Amino acid sequence: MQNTFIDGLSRRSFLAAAGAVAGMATMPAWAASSSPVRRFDLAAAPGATHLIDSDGTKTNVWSYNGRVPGPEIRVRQGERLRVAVRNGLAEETTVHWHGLRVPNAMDGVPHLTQKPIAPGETFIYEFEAPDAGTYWYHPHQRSSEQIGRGLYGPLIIEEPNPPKVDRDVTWVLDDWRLLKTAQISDDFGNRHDMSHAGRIGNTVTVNGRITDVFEARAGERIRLRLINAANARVFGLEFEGHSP
Ligand SMILES: [Cu+2]
Repeated sequence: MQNTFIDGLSRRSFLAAAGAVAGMATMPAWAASSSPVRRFDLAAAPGATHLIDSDGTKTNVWSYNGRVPGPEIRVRQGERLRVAVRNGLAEETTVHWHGLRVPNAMDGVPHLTQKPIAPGETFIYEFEAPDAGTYWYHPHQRSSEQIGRGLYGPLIIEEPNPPKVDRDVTWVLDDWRLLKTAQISDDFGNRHDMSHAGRIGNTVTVNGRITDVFEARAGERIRLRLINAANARVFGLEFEGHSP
């Protein structure tokens, strides 16, 4: 088919087309684009948050912008993101854009696609959002501990014509291994977990909180986006009396 196509072109227009492709290849992918740029700032740092209840003891976490989950990044399909990630942790980090087709240098894999972001440093990620969907961002540096301490957030890419709904809701699910003091158990990467397919926690949260009730109006049409940020837990959700 390809040959037929080339045969159908005059030699001159074929060369012009080939030249245009070669010219683009010398530029980074985003430089060739005219999509609008959306800017975001993420600061990874230690903090404390109420996982259990709003009056109780705060849990010491590592988080983006002081929140668990980190701020929702929401763009339209085809837009360019420029995300400045500041590392306020005492150790190196990176950000990986889970599920997104990004240029290799933006993929956040330390020592492979980038130098890890040192404490106190900022790294600018820039890429286009080629596909609509529900994604999330998280470190790719010592991931099990950095994610396990709360570093993750939702990344929503809206399609041009989304389904008609009354509400678009994101649930980021996680399970934490908490001590009686409400603090995170330090035993990351222990041999038992490693040999049993991961770290299962004892406290499940939805959007960083133990949730009792999610209110919905009768007949309401909800688009529910689910993100599993847990290290090893598989969630089997039941919607009693509803038809998801
Ligand atoms: Cu991931």
